[in-house]
Amino acid sequence: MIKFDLKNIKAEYELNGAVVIRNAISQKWLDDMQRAIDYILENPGSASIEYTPSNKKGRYYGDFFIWMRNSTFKSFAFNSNLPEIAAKLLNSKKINFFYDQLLVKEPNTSEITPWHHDLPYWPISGQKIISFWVAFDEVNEDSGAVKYIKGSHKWNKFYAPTTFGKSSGNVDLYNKMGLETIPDINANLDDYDILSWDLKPGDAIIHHPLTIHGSSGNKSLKTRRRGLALRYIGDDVIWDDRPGTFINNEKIKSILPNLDIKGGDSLDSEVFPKVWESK
Ligand SMILES: O=C(O)CCC(=O)C(=O)O
Repeated sequence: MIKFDLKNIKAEYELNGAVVIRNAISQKWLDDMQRAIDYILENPGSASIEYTPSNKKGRYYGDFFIWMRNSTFKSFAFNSNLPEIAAKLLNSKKINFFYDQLLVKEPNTSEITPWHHDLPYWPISGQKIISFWVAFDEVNEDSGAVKYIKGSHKWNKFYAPTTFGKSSGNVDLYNKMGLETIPDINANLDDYDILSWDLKPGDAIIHHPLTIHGSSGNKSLKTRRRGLALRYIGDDVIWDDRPGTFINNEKIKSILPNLDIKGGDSLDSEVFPKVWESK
């Protein structure tokens, strides 16, 4: 049972493309997941990325599909209240888990997360797609709070993916596909309405797959910034096998079993399992 009044949250989400849910998860999940995240940081997976070069201070760590190798991540993604919240916000009869993405910026990390929106990176299409960004530390402007461009999910744009670290080598492909480059938002910040929230551990931000977002480095010298993005999909989402999505990335391919999904198929499978269904 969900204890929040999701009506206002849903209205704000639909209008702005991002909204905060305070105390989204219980203290028990918070404790278990903080420990599990620290375990992952000490035992990086084979698809993980160290965005901070080894000769620089700090650490920006990214990792994907952790639920497949860690039972706490799996249980959190499947059995916490997040799937049901996703179902209610998306008006969906069922919810599948798409994947988890860990995004940790340790103190004194200068690497930014560039402005981007998510859908162009993903081999899916549909309307019922939502991401949670759950905070496992106090997060503020200084420690790299994620910023969202208010209303950008309604711009009717599909910008070419930009890589967080080194270039993916896909620029020519995106040009060929006719994907537009995202504008230089930092050069014209006054033109945009930026949403950002200071968070307590256990708060979560939800954002739409087309909302543009990004973050600075973690300038704090002592506050960590452990965030976990969890992506859920609803009953209208189908596989879209266009080229240049993250599923074609060799590292990601290497951690997934063979995907027997064709363009237009539902994602129901062991890789994208159903985690919630209406009774
Ligand atoms: O944690 C960040 O800096 C970026 C988060 C992000 O890109 C996402 O949640 O999709």
